[in-house]
Amino acid sequence: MSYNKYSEELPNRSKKRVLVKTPKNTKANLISARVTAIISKSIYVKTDDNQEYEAILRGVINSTNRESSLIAVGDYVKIIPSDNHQKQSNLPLCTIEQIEKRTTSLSRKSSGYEPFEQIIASNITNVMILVATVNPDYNLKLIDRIVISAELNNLNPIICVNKIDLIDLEEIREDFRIYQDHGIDVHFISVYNKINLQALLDALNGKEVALIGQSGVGKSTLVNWLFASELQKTNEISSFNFKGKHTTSFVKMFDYNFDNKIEFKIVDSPGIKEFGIWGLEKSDLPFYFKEFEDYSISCKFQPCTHTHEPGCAVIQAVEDEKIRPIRYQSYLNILDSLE
Ligand SMILES: Nc1nc2c(ncn2[C@@H]2O[C@H](COP(=O)(O)OP(=O)(O)OP(=O)(O)O)[C@@H](O)[C@H]2O)c(=O)[nH]1
Ligand SMILES: [Mg+2]
Ligand SMILES: [Zn+2]
Repeated sequence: MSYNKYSEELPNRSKKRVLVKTPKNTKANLISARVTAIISKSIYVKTDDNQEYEAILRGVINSTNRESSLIAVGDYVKIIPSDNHQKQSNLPLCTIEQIEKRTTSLSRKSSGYEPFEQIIASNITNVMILVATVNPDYNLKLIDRIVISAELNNLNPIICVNKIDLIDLEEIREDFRIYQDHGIDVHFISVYNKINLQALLDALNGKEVALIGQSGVGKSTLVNWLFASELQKTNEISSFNFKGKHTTSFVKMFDYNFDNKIEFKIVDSPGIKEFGIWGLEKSDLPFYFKEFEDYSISCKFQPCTHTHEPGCAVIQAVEDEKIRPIRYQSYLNILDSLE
């Protein structure tokens, strides 16, 4: 099988396309489970009664996920347990016979010759974009891309700004105001100094959250703090370029439960370098820049791409500093990247 060709360590699309075929005589033995981790070539699933298995995909598998990653963390699957155990981990083995249709997914455009929808996590409710104040510096354009991708996929974005112990918060607040204006929760935290973590926990209660962000922002540090244990390896950032070292190389879902009072699922994922939006029509892009709306109704040409048209009220608003130039640049940058 070649389903494990990796691009930035996330599951790639199967080269061997999926035959939709229901396996014979086995339906009665099928057990429901959920994919909890994909680590290198191994897939891990957990059943409703918390039995873990290491899974292999059947050669012929029932799946509706034809245009995207064949299997992703968060997928609901049907498995058949086998009597064998994995030699090293001693986990029982199973085969995945069927992959259920995804209700939601956080995805991006794969980088590569033949782009496809690369699923980071599926069947979740929220996307938490973790950034750092510095080391590495946050990238507003990257945040915009992930926010749009979340909204496009009916997922609620949450922005979390970590490492506030390293700067004067008042100097950066303004950069995040636009997201708050658009109703997005923004948390300013320090995992190191335990600042604003309780409010974050409260906000996560009842949700299933994919954690995404550049390398070195503290995704795994946050996961380790949540579970008061070194579940995930972390690494100091490079003293040479202040970037992360891409420490986490796999996707894994964790269950958080504090006294049954706060309960959520969180998915740690590898640090991203870039984020291509999958499935967005060029003509829909302006609607994701909600602050454009007040002006775009006054554009001379309708519809207006707000790029070159004479009498464009959005361009005028940028010139008048009513729209932040960085947001407009972000718009142009994304527009340019869409087919
Ligand atoms: N100053 C400061 N450093 C932090 C904080 N949280 C995490 N770090 C440090 O940031 C570095 C990177 O943290 P990781 O948790 O490995 O980052 P990551 O996002 O998981 O990175 P990848 O796995 O490479 O994507 C580590 O040295 C952490 O100790 C914080 O609140 N303040
Ligand atoms: Mg990590
Ligand atoms: Zn316009």
